[in-house]
Amino acid sequence: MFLCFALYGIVVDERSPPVRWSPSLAAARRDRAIVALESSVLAQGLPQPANREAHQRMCAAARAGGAEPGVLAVIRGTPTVGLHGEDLERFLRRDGVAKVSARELGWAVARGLDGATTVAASLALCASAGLNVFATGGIGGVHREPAFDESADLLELSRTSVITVCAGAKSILDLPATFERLDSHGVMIIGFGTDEFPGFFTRETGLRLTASTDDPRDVARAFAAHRALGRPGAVLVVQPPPADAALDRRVVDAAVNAALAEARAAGVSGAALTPFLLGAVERATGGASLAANLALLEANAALAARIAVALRELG
Ligand code: PSU
Ligand code: MN
Repeated sequence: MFLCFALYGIVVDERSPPVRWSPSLAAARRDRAIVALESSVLAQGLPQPANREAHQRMCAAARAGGAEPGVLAVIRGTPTVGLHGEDLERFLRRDGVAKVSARELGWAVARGLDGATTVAASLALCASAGLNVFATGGIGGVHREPAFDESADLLELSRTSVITVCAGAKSILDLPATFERLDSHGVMIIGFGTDEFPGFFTRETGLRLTASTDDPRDVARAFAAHRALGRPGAVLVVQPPPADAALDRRVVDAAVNAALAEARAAGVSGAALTPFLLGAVERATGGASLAANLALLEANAALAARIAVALRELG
């Protein structure tokens, strides 16, 4: 019986390769907090060269906050913490890099692909690598159309115990529906410096939160309690986009409506929909949404670093 399990264990280990740590991240984790970052925002979500700027600003913000940034990606089939050098360049050039969500992870590994991980896939890698704090721009959620297009981010948030720092869910989505789904899934949401669920490009949505703080230690303590209770899901920390970069709700609404009409006319669906809508909103706002996206990514990485440091101090 024991042998059976032992053999089974070996087989499972061989077939599901553990997440690899780049040498610099492996060294950093010994004495510093780590903030995990996703790579789909770099390879699909943002245009070039803004994706390079986003990478630089997020990494600098995490370091200034006392943590080491670790970009998650599947690099030529290897799930990795730490995307650097020539590998990073390939992702920034989006040279044959696939968008990898939770469902594609195993396939990307088996086929030796370069895969840029979405929030859903990044959460899965965080769990395998033992990473507790992750920063992104805005999570995916329930799309306004077509019906039944609901990001895998929501389900993974419901079953992956990782602190996820974001500016709410992306403005292109049905935000009230997304907010309700997070509630149904039991995802703890903590407003940081707000008691409202932010709308990614906008600071307000009118969706009221039940928990808010402006102390990273509160987040760390809530996460520790959540874990101790055996809760399976994420702790979603939401902070509004920086005031000087945030957009007006009416401007965003008009831009999103124009973007949805464009997507409908072009027949865009599936994984291509989110990047398409983000691009269309950027055109409709004359680039203002791009500036907001960069600013909020940076702010989220900075906050994630403070939380990661607080969590480490909690022991
Ligand atoms: N945050 C951003 N820009 C992005 C994304 C997040 O500021 O492009 C990405 C994330 O990787 C997220 C994905 O998981 O968009 C959602 O895609 P979909 O709706 O296809 O699940
Ligand atoms: Mn989708």
